[in-house]
Amino acid sequence: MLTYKEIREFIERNDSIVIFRHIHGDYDAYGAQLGLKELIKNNYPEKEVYSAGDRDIINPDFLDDMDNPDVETISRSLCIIVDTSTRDRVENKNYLLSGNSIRIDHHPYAEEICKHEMVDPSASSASQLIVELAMDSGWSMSARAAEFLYAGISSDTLKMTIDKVDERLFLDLAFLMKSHFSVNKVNRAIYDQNTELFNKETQLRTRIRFEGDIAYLVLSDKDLKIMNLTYREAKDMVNIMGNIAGIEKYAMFVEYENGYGVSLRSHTHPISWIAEKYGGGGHLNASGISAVKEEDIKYIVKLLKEA
Ligand SMILES: [Mn+2]
Repeated sequence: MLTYKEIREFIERNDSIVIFRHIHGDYDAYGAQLGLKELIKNNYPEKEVYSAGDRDIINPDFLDDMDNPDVETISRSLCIIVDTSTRDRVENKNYLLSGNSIRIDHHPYAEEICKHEMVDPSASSASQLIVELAMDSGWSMSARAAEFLYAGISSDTLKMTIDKVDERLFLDLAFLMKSHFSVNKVNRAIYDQNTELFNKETQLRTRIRFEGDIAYLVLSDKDLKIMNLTYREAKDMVNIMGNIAGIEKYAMFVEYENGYGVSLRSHTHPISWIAEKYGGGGHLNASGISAVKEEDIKYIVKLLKEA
C-alpha cells in the first residue's frame, strides 16, 4: 500500500496533476478532490492541478467549478483517483489515457484501479486521508482547503455520528481547525435545504414503510414526477430514516433509467453483502446497488430483515 510519503513523491515528480472521483459525487468525493487540488495549488504553486467530473449535487455553489482538462492534458498528467472503490465507478474514464495514476480511498477493498494505491477502510472518509497527507507532508492548510475537507468528513460520518469517529479523527480535525475556517458556514452551505426541497422531504416521510426493525422507501418514476423530485434529490434523502428509534436498518429504492437504484444503510449489522449479491458494493454499513428489477425489491427487503 502507498504511504503518505510515496503519495507526496508522486505529486512532487509531476508538474501536471488531474484529480478524479466517483460518479454521483457526494461531499466526501468532492471534498477530497477539491481539498487536495487546493492543497497542491497552495503548496506547489508552479504545478498545474485540475479536477475532472460534473458538479451535480445539492447546494453546488459551495464547490468550485470543475476544470475537466482536455485528453491531451490528462494523458501527460499524474491522475489521482479519490474516494472510489471500483473502476466502473470512476466518473471520467479518461484517467486510463495516462499510464501514471494513483488512488486514495477508504472503501473496503474491492478491486485494483491503479497500480499504486492507498486504500484504508479504517478512515472515516477519503477527505480524512487527504488531511493526514497534508499533516504528514507539513503542508500549509488554507481555510478553503479545510472547508472542503471538513465537508467531506462531516458528510461521510453523518455529522460525526458513526463508529468511525475516534481519537484519530479528532486529532485530524484539530489540525484542520488551525486554518480558522468556519464550521458553521460549511454546515449551512452543504446541509441547508431550500423551502421547496424541505417540503418535498416532508412529503417523502409520509411514504416510509416500517416492518419490524427496518424502514424503507420505494419511489417509482411516476412517484418522482408527482412529487417533482429528481432521482438525485430523492437518493440524497435516504438519511431521513437514520434517526428513528427501533429502526436498525433502512433502504431506499428509486426508479432510474434501467431499474431501481438502491441505497442500504444499517446502524449495527453489516449489510454490504446484500448489495454485493446484486452487483453493488460500498461500506459495511452503507452500500448501494446501481440497478435492480422491481421484483427484486421484496427479496432485498427480506434480506435486510434477516441481516
Ligand atoms: Mn467517501
